[in-house]
Amino acid sequence: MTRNVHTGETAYFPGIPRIRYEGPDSDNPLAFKAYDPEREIRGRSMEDHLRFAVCYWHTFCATGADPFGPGTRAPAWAAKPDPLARATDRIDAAFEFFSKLNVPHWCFHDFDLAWEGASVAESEKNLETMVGLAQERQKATGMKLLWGTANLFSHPRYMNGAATNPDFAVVTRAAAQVKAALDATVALGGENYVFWGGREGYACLQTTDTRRELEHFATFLHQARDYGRSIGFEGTFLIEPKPMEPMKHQYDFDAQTVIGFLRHHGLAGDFKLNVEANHATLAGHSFAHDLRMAADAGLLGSIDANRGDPQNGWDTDQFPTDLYDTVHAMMVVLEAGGLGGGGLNFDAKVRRESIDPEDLFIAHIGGMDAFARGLIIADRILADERTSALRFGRYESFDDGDGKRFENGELDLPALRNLAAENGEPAQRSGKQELMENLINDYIVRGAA
Ligand code: XUL
Ligand code: CO
Repeated sequence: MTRNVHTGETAYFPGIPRIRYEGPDSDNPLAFKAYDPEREIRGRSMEDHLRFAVCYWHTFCATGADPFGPGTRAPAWAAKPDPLARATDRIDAAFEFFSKLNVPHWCFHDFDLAWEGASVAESEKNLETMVGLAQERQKATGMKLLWGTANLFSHPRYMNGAATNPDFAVVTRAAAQVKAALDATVALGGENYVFWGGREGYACLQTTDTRRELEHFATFLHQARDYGRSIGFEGTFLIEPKPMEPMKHQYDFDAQTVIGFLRHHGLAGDFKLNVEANHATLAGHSFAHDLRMAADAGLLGSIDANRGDPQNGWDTDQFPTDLYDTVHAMMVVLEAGGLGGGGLNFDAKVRRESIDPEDLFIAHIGGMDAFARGLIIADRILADERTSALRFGRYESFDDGDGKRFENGELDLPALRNLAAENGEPAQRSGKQELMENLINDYIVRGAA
């Protein structure tokens, strides 16, 4: 963190202290009420369960611009006209923010950290320069990289897609960027590498050879995987599902679509899913649904933590504050045995109207507390034996006897028919949905203290 040698004050977020846990009764907006990094749950610290990350793009690159008007914030780190000077100010601001927030991880796109040059070689050089600066700052602060990625959607050349572009020349540009972003991720010790298929999809079905594009996508991912492994990347490759926006349809539509794609193309051994809350809701699912689908497949890799707005269908990327959502999410994560090398990355942005530097802290504190509360409450709900009875008890007819034989594939269709004829009409059993929902509410209301 850059400090003024005379005053000891920090450069970009003066007046903001290091954020500490003060407990549920604190009314200090710049303190954690629930996130106590050292508190143990199931024998592991909260920090280790949640593995929070701050994203570079929304927090240090976005200015509040929307399709109807320009940015509302002009942060000090974005003022200088020279791109290297600006990128250096930005990285200083970022690491000052990370340290003050007391968050262990960060995430970036290639051209959040660096800037695109006039040629492939120039862009590579820009990124290498910034990776060098990031290495120094990681060393000084102990920060770790949760994941790196390449921005394959902003530049106009990607308007028809990147790996799935109908023009091979564009596919090669995407490959060059992914190669450099993988090099950067490895150099920074990144634990994961993300592919969000920003424009991998179509706007017009009638002008798109979807069969060929999907084949190209798989080939591209195989090559990226092979290159990553060849340079010593031992982490997980992640696909981040999203159904639409910017394209009318994106190939990585939702968790189940991506699971099928990965398995079909023999990629499931190296790739997992990065499930984003607002993407799941855009697909018409709940956040917990996509998490559960990924976890059931053994492919839950990491999470982009945010939320949409229930009253509209956009990808609003709001900070997660809804306890009902975080409790449900953490129930899935705990049941899955945790996130492993993944984490909870705040792919979230403060509102256009939130223009004070402290709003960036307040937003992250709220998100961290929401997931900390979700973790504590989910743990208690799962420890209540009624929870597993309500879910797993419904399947007890498969635990032994003919039900077990069916599960083992030992009963053919005529045998099943004969059992139906012998046993007559099955006795109906209540699904008990309301009982389950009330139990969850009871735990939420009891709180996270
Ligand atoms: C876009 C989105 C991206 C990815 C990284 O909706 O979520 O920021 O997380 O490319
Ligand atoms: Co995301």
